[in-house]
Amino acid sequence: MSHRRRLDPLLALAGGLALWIGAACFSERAAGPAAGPAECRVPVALIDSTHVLVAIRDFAFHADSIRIPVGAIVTWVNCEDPGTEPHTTTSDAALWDSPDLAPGERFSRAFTVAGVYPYHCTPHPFMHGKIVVQ
Ligand SMILES: [Cu+2]
Repeated sequence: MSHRRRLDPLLALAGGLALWIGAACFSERAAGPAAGPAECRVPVALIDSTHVLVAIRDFAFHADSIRIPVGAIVTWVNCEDPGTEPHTTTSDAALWDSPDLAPGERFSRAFTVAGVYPYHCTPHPFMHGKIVVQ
């Protein structure tokens, strides 16, 4: 698994713990609209080496900076409590722009070209994140 070795060591470290938490978040979402915020209180969930979860929680992206291999998919999940204002994930360079994501909703994008991809939340410009694809 050569692509796994390219991952940031910190990400790899978090991966083991985050794996089942991320899976729980996803399966719960699949079962109904009541996403469990407790399951979402994880900095980053590495579902596998090519699919990474970024949780949106407390008006911030967790983790706000991630490093992924070329071809990986990033899924942002709004893990705020029900009733919280929606968020977006919006590329600073207008490469992608999610619709408003209510708590429990998610948005995915594949990153097929190496580079640095800063993004923000449109309703809350103080919310910033960065995807490093290498
Ligand atoms: Cu926001």
